[in-house]
Amino acid sequence: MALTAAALKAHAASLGFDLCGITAAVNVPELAFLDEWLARGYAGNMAWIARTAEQRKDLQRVLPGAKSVIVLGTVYNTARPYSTEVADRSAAVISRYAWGDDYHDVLMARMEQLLAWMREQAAEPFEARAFVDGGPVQERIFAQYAGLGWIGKHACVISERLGSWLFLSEIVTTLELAADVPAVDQCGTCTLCIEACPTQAIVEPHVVDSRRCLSYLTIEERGDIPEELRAGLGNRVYGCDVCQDVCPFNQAPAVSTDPVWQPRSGLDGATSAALWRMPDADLRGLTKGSAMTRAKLPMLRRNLALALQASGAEEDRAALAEESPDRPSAADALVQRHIRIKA
Ligand code: B12
Ligand code: SF4
Ligand code: SF4
Repeated sequence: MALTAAALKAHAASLGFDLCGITAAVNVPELAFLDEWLARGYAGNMAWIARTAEQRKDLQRVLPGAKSVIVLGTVYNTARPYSTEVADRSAAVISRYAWGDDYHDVLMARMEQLLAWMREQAAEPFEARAFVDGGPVQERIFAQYAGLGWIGKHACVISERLGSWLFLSEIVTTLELAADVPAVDQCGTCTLCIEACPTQAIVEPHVVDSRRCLSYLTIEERGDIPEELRAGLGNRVYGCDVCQDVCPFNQAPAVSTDPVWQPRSGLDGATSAALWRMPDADLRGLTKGSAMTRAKLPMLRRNLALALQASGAEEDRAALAEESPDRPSAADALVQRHIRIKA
C-alpha cells in the first residue's frame, strides 16, 4: 500500500498535530542567511548553532537521501491574558509556551507514533529522522515552504487561520511525498512587532539579535543580564511574548484544549514574590517536566530578582531581602549580583 500525503495528514491530525505540510528536502536559498546571522554575532553565546551550521544549511547532511520534510505545527495557546494585558507589576510574566508540559517530550512522542504508523503504511522501507527544536534543522523556513504559515517580521511563523502560538517539529525522510504550496507573506506594511519589542531586538524585518532578545536573556544567557536592557525586561521572568502579543494575526488565535499545554497551577497567575519564596526543592518540582528546566535555578532566581525590583512594590523588595536556608540557589553569585536592595 502506498503512503499518501492525504492519509499522512489525517493521521497527524488524529495524533494532535494542528497543522501538517510537506516540502521537498531541498536546500532553499534562505538557508544561506544563517551564516550572516552568525557572523553578525546575533547568536550570542549559543555556540551550538554555529557548531551545527553545516548540517543546518544542508539537509543531506542531516539525512543522506532525504527527499521530503514533513512539517508539523501544534497550537499551544491557552485562554489566558496576553503579557501585554497583565498590568500587575508583581505578577511573574512567563511565556505561554512554557506553562504546560515540555513540548520537546510531548511532540517527540507524538512524532514517534506518526513514524510507526508511516512504517506500517509504506510499501517500501524508508529512512527518517524526527526533530523538535533542538535538531540541526532551520524549522521556520521549512514550515513556510510546507505552507504552514509565513515568517512574520518578528521571525515567528504565523498561520493565517491559527495565529503564531505554534510549536514546530518535523520528520525528514527519504520518502517522496506530494509537496504543498509555500505560504505567502501577509505582514504587508505592518511594523507593530518591531515597534513593540521592549529592547529593539528585531533589528530588521525577520531578523532578531538574540543578544537583545528577552527570550534569550532570560533562558539562554547564563551570565549577567546587561544593565541597559533591564528596564525593557521588567517583570518577565521566562521568555518573552510581546512581539506575538501585539500581532494582528494573534488577536483571535486558535486556543488549545489539549491538557498537556494547560498552565500548571503554580505557574498560573503566580507572583514573582511567591516564586522567589519557594524553597529550591519546590521550585524544581514546579518546573519539572516543563520547558522551564532549560534555565537552571540560579538563572531563574536572577530573573526573579530583577522582576521583584522592577515591580516597584515595597513588599517585593522586602521579599528579596528575606533569607532562607531552603533556597541555596539564591546565594549563587549570579543571583547576588542582580540584587540591589535600596534602603
Ligand atoms: C535559536 C532560537 C531562538 C533564539 C533566536 C531567535 C531567532 N529569531 O533567530 C532566541 C533564544 C532569541 C529564541 C527566542 C524565541 N523562540 Co526560538 N528558536 C531558536 C531555534 C532553536 C533556532 C532558530 C535559528 O536558527 N535562528 C537563526 C535564524 C537566522 O534562523 P531561522 O530562525 O531559521 O530564520 C530563517 C529565516 O528567517 C530566513 N529568512 C526567511 N525569510 C527571510 C527574509 C529576510 C529578509 C531575511 C533577512 C531572512 C529570512 O533566514 C533564516 C534561515 O534559516 C528554533 C528551532 C529551530 N531548530 O529552528 C527555535 C524556534 C524558532 N523558537 C521558537 C519560539 C516559540 C521562540 C519564542 C517565541 C519563545 C519565547 N516566547 O520566549 C522566542 C521568539 C523570539 C523571536 N521573535 O524570534 C519556535 C518558533 C515557532 C514559530 N511559530 O515560529 C521555534 C521554531 C522552536 C519550535 N520548534 O517550536 N529562539
Ligand atoms: S521575544 Fe520579546 S525581546 Fe525578543 S524580539 Fe520578541 S518582543 Fe523583542
Ligand atoms: S505584528 Fe505585523 S509585522 Fe509583525 S509579524 Fe505581525 S503582521 Fe507581521
